[in-house]
Amino acid sequence: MRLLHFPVKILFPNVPAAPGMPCAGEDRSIYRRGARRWRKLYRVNGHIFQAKRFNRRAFCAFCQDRIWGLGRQGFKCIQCKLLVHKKCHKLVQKPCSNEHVDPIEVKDDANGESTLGRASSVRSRADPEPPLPETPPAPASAPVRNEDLEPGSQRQYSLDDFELIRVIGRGSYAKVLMVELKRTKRVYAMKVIKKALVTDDEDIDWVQTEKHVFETASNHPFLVGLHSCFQTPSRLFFVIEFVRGGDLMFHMQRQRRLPEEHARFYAAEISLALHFLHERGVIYRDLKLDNVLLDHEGHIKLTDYGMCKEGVRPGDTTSTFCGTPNYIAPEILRGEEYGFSVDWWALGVLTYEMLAGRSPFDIAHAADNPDQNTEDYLFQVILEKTIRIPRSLSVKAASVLKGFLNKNPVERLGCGEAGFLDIVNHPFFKSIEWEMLELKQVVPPFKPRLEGERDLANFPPEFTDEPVHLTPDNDTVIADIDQSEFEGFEYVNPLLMSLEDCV
Ligand code: ISQ
Repeated sequence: MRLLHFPVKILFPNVPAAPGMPCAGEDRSIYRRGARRWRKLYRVNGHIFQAKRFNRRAFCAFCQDRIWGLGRQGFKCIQCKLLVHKKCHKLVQKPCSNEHVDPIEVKDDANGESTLGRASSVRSRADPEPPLPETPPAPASAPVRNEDLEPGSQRQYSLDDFELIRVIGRGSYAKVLMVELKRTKRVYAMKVIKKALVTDDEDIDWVQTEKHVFETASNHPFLVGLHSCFQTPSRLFFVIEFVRGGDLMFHMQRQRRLPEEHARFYAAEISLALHFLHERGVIYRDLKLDNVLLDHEGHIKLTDYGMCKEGVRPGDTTSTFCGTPNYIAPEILRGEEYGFSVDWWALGVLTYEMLAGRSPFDIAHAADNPDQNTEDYLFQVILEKTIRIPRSLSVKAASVLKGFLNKNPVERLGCGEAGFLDIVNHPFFKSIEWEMLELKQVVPPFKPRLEGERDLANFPPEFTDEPVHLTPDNDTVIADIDQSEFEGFEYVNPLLMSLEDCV
């Protein structure tokens, strides 16, 4: 899983003919940027308000009443930190005291709402904290120690239980390591997140969502499962099932395009994983080649649940602008309310990439024209361009792509009355035996080459060559972390624990 935007030189170790030109072998059609969740911002009197969840007592600076209730109960100015009720924010007369601090790009939109990227909001947290009408932070929570556990309850893990073996992925928020649980010698993936990067309320929601969905996912063969979670004063750790075959991005970069039979198999297994999540009220929202892992036999497993939306019932909708640009569905770009439809759109983009070896929104010669090399231009193409299906594809493949890539979510394959059944019954999937597939009884079309349990040949060397260490904790950084935000993060999966006891 690549979580961030990689410098091209890392993926294509050649020298381009001129700066900005593609390197030999570089394929710019596969858009490789990290997922992002944009936030709505509301500008009033110089303030830039953002909806917030307050887990401590907070009072509205306008009406002086307490801000309370579930969900995002109030607004906080990202510059001067003023807290107000949602209902009061338009009435605030006092101008923002901190208007000059504006490292964030904020685009106004027609109704006074704005959007900005996840990275920008991280920068805003470096602002000095003015006094807030909040109660002081709770004392730092000490992670639960094994000796303090009730008799019969699960043991907790700590960093000392693991040997760090190699880096296998990294991004702005997280680094993923291959680790060994010393007691059993079993290998796991460990996702390490710096708390200092997730102290914003919305980011904490993201960590909690990821953990929740992990717990749900542990029950499905095509979703990576969680072993345990623990923390140190500076970091959060997710110990995850290790999936050895690398991701589809890695394999696509080596194969260019896949035979229809292979693409059908992956698309069908991914469909089952998405359907499982949808049935449990979860929109995945971040389907892309780098989030589809292959296990040692060649079955898929989806990973990275940080973008998921939980608690969605059939017919429910949401509106957060998020995802990875190349995979974002038109209804999200149009600012409409959306539901599970966005995952079927993303599956259409991914299936197109597998079959055609390029993105459906690949803009020929865009690299030569700076105006066409922007995110806005990509979004315009997604919204307006008629998707061209390569003539080399079969009629059934063309039909399934057109079905998933219908810009109208109401008419999109998988989004009608019959829902998932329309996918199951689509002629492209005629040869799929769905029950057998879900039981992993269908032999995958491709088996990743692996020499042993710990072979990392299917992971990009730009990660595996990195030294595997965690930088020592910095006391001043830790002092700024509100540890109460991470209370209760510890988790041990009882299912995997009992498996370990069998060792
Ligand atoms: C499990 N196995 C291999 C790679 C991974 C990357 C991210 C999350 C889990 C993983």
